Amino acid sequence: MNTALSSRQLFQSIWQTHRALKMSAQQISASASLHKPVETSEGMKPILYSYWHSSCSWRVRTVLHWKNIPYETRAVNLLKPESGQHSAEYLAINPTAHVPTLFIDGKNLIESIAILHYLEETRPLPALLPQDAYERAKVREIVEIIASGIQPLQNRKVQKRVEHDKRLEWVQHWVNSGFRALEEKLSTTAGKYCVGDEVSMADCCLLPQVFNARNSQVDMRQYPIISRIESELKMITAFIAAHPHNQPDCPTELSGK
Ligand SMILES: N[C@@H](CCC(=O)N[C@@H](CS)C(=O)NCC(=O)O)C(=O)O
Repeated sequence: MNTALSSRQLFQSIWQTHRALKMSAQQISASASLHKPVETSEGMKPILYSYWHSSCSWRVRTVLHWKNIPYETRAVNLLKPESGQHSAEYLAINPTAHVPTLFIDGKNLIESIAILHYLEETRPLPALLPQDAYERAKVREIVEIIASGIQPLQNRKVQKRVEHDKRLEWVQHWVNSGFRALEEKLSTTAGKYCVGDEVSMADCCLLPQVFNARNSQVDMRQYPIISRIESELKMITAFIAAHPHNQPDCPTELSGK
């Protein structure tokens, strides 16, 4: 047997070794780096840094599903802040230490409502804002009531500043105060959904907030319009796909329930 390699075989062997080393280096850095995007045949797949139970992440997940944007979830564990939201690597991409963050079109975006608007502007169909300026303002009013007036007050880091046995009462107080205003507002705007009969950004914010309210034992019988819209939204595929129990980081005992 001739064991000597021809110069062509030698070149091929060196080239293959070089390629294998390069590929494994890429794989290692992809798995080692929280921020490294995965390249697919369609380009860079968007990455959503998300926590299964986070209502702000749920807003963005819903819009990604609604607009048929495939994405990859990278779980940021809010219960393990040192390795998750407060890790140096995550803070480098989101200095607020909140979820969600969306890496899309080669850029990092933070703040769920800014992300919703970016997706609406760059991928307008199917739309989540009405054509009419006044109707759009109504959608934004509802978004604000939830995203500025309710969610921040029940956020984990705010609750931690409240005495432990007063936390439930604290959350219920702020959710009820926001929901009373919202119920009143919806009595003038709602059709099948929050504003008329088309799903909008307002609905993407509403369903996660109702989920949180129910988890905090808020009596939803006080809010018949919110509850009726909740029942409608719960049947829509994009909202189901974005539900906390359908996320890869959901604990197994709740997964798919
Ligand atoms: N305004 C931000 C709020 C984000 C936010 O508060 N996210 C929550 C989860 S829904 C969070 O990361 N909380 C972490 C904490 O409270 O420590 C947004 O809309 O994205």
